[in-house]
Amino acid sequence: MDAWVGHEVPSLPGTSPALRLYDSARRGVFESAPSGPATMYVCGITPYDATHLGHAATMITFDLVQRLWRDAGHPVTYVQNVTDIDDPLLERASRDGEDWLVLAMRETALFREDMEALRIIPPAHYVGAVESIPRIAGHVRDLIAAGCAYTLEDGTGDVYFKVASAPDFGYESHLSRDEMVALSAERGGDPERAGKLDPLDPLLWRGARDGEPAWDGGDLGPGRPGWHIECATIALTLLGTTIDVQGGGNDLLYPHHECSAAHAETLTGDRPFARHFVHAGMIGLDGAKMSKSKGNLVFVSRLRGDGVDPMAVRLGLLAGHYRSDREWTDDVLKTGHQRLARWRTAASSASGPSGEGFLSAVREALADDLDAPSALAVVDAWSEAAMAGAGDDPAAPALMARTVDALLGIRL
Ligand code: 5CA
Ligand code: ZN
Repeated sequence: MDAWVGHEVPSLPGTSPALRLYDSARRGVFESAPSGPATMYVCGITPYDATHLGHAATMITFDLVQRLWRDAGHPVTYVQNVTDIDDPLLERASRDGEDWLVLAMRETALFREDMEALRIIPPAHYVGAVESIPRIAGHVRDLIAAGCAYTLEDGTGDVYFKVASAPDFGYESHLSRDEMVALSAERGGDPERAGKLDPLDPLLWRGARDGEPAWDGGDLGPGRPGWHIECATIALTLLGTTIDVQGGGNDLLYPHHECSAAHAETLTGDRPFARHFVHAGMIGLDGAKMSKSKGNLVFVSRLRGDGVDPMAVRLGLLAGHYRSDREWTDDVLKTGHQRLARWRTAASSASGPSGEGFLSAVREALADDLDAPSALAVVDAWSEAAMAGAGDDPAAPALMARTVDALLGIRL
């Protein structure tokens, strides 16, 4: 499907140092130094409701990864999916008496508008689950043929992956078995289901049910894909094995990313699936994770409708470190607005302190596991100095504006 329209990214003198990123599997910060083009797969929306600030924060996080790689001289191939068929989408459509396809198309269109307004560089490939079904079904058949998947014997046609066939299962999330069972139950899995070989085995293919859409699965029979195999297939198809970054919010670490990686590694024999498994913290509201199921949401489109500058939203989300779970409050937005106004005033100064030192300090902060709060502090300090009349570099204000545009996605 089509992605959204991107904005031009200004070029800067020099290059960023190599990006260092936290990897959930190795539990530490390691250099991400792609050889050749950098490859990144990020888990996108399930389009049954509008884009909220949690989605926006995660998309901004991986937008910074892409910006830093590009600034370090790496061409980037970025893929993002849309889970345009899954239980939550069908449940919402049926609750509201709406066609699931119309709901998915409408919310995906709104997401594109929100991403454009937030100046997120679009992915090279924006791919729906539905358009990927023939390939996903092929992978499920391959897993059955390899003895790594099985069909339940209850007549449903449901196919499960054998976690026992992935010897390192759990290497990414480092959870105990009890924790995995509990999280599976919370996050779309079915550990209690009778007939599975292991409660942790995830669904690969759901046989057709009355009243649900279904697609031809060849030997699998009609049905629809499971969630984790969707992302594994889209990533493998467009990026090949051993990608540089597999990304998403930290709510996806288990079971989604653990299972996607296990599927991909079992299919290809290459491990790890990703050199870095990168997880963004959860944005919360009123003390709870912002989530469609809880309904405690602030929508990007609502803020835009209220005339809020998307750049102030972006600055609000960048003010906390991407890995920390953090709250969205009115104050966060207010600070974003104030910062944006100060930066705009400073960028229109006739001169300022040297732009070169400023640029390398911003690059250094971001290359250090995307330390956006420190990068913002560097820009704040430069702006205060420029507004106080310090420094006499007439080229500095323009370089400052280009820097925050190219590296932070903030258009002044
Ligand atoms: N379609 C699946 C991924 S394949 C999905 O999780 N969809 S989603 O709509 O629930 O979330 C889209 C992206 O936003 C995911 O990367 C998810 O981890 C992230 N996300 C969801 N809620 C939040 C939140 N409150 N804060 C930060 N990121 C979030
Ligand atoms: Zn995913």
